Amino acid sequence: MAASEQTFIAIKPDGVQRGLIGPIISRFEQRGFKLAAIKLTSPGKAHLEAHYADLSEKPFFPSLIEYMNSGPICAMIWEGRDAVKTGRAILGATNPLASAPGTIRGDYAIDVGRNVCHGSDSVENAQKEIALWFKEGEAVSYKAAQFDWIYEKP
Ligand code: D4T
Repeated sequence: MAASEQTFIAIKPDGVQRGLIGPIISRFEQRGFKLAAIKLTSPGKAHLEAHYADLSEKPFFPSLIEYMNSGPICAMIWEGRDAVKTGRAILGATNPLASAPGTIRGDYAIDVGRNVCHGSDSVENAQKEIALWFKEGEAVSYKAAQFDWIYEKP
C-alpha cells in the first residue's frame, strides 16, 4: 500500500456554511495525511449529477443534487497510506446517526441529507472523482516535512 494513495474528500455546502472547513482539515492533517489539492467551488448541477451518477435512480437523488448545489463545496485531494479507506473511517458512516463519536459525521451531523462531507469509497472511484473535480496539474506533488516521522517505510 503506497504512501501516495490519493482520495477525494469534499466538504459539502452545510459543512462550509457551518464553519467546519478548519476542523475537518485538521483531522486529516493531524492523522498524518498530506493535502495535495484544495479549492472552494460551486461546480453546478450537471457536474454534481455526474459526481453522483451511480445514484441517479434513487428517490433521494433530486434532493441530494439540490443540497449539493445550495452553496460552495470545499474540494480536496488527500494523500497517504490507505487514504481511501482511512478517509472513509475519519468521515464516519453515511447516516450520521450510525456514525461513531470521534468521526466527523458522528461529531457534527444528524441527518443523512446534511452529512457534511464526502469521501471516495474505492481507489478506482477516487481516481474518477479526482479527474472530475480537478484539472491536470492542480494537484501538487511535494514531500511533506513530517513524512519520515509519519511513515516507518515509504
Ligand atoms: P457520500 O458520497 O456523500 O460520501 O456518501 P456515501 O458514499 O457515504 O453514501 P452514498 O453514496 O450511499 O450516498 C450519497 C449521498 O446521498 C445522500 N443520501 C444517501 C441521502 O440523502 N439519503 C439516503 O437515503 C442515502 C443512502 C447522502 C450521501
